[in-house]
Amino acid sequence: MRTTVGIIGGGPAGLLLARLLHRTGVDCVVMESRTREYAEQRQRAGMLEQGTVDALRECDAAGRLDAEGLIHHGIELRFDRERHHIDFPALTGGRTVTIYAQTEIVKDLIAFQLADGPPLLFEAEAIAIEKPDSDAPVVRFVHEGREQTLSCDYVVGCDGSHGIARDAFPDGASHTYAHDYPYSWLGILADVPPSCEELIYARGDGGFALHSMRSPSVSRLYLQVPNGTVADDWPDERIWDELAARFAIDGDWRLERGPVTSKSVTTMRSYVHEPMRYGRLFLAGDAAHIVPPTGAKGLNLAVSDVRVLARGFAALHRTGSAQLLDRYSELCLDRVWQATRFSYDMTRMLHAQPDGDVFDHRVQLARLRRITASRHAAAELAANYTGLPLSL
Ligand code: RFL
Ligand code: PHB
Repeated sequence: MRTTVGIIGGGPAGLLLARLLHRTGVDCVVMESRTREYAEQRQRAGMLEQGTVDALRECDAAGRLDAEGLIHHGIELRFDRERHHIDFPALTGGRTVTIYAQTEIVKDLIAFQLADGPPLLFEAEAIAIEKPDSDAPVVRFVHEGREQTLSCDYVVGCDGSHGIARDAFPDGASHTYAHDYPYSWLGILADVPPSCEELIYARGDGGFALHSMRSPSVSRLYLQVPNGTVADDWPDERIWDELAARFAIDGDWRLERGPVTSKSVTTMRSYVHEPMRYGRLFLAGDAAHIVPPTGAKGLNLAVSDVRVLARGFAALHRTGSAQLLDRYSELCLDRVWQATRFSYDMTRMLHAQPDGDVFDHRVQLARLRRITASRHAAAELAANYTGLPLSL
């Protein structure tokens, strides 16, 4: 097989890149190691920046998102048993965010691609990328029980945090910067209408909790738990009790409970791989960088990477100029580090340190109070949360 752009990974980054390339007449092949069912069910992100929504609209993949997505005008911060609204449009000159699950984006993009898009192979696992620094890189992969090759002009590794694309960078050609956090998130999906209109980020006495949602009838909630926690060690009642305690305020508010339909633990990590390109191999999304979910930036960063890449390939196709592609890593990394900083700050501000450091807790409360007392501090949070502009 041969193609112009070989895409490894059929998560949001790979699927959206394929869609954007298809629209500009650049041919590509996407290989995804999992089954379609698995890729469509994997529970992850929910909060989309405006730029992410725009990218999906740009390639006509936003029909269901526009019909079913929930537009949010802010978030709520809870601490010291009080609630504080952060008003995004007022603080950012009109910006909002949209709640629409990553699972639904993936379903929409898979359906489009199978209907009229370039080839998308499921259960096709890339095992190596050969000659990434040549004009003709090759992806070796296993599909339908046998090893095959895909010859490409370019390869894009959209294969997530455990992929193989990063390994094709030779020793010394890249550097990774990583930070592990001393806590994890226990996430649940529950068949119960959300107990809030906007997302609640809470610093309770027992630690962090987040109330998000998937639809008017499905809630998504997260609890800070110690590293090493096993989800099944937390019976549903214990989860609801702990969530209720962390969200508790002085005043009228109740956390509605309902049947828990999924439960899982996620570790928290920051990771940046620099540069994001080696020869004709590009990395995009979680393959190149991971952020803790507190800032809701992972999916949004993946989308901005592939927007830059798609523009670069379109320019190359139209004019023969590789100028934009050559600036890919530099253009993305600036935004990546800003999101890394923001996610790190949000995480550190809202989670309890496992050693119970009281000084640290006081500093966290002072940061939170500053945000709720100063328009300037709140505007800084709102600008980062709703998404910094993508400069191209
Ligand atoms: P993905 O989604 O991991 O997709 C990579 C795909 O590559 C496949 N793959 C391979 N295919 C072929 N050959 C190989 N050798 C392969 N190796 C791997 C995998 O099967 C997979 O299908 O990466 P991508 O596309 O870069 O997308 C990134 C996002 O998934 C991720 O950043 C977000 O989910 C992060 N995230 C959030 N991001 C947001 O912007 N807003 C949020 O609200 C948000 N909430 C979250 C999150 C992530 C979470 N977890 C579970 C880490 C909440 C949570 C709990
Ligand atoms: C989610 O809805 O899954 C979600 C929302 C905001 C975050 C993290 C996760 O910061």
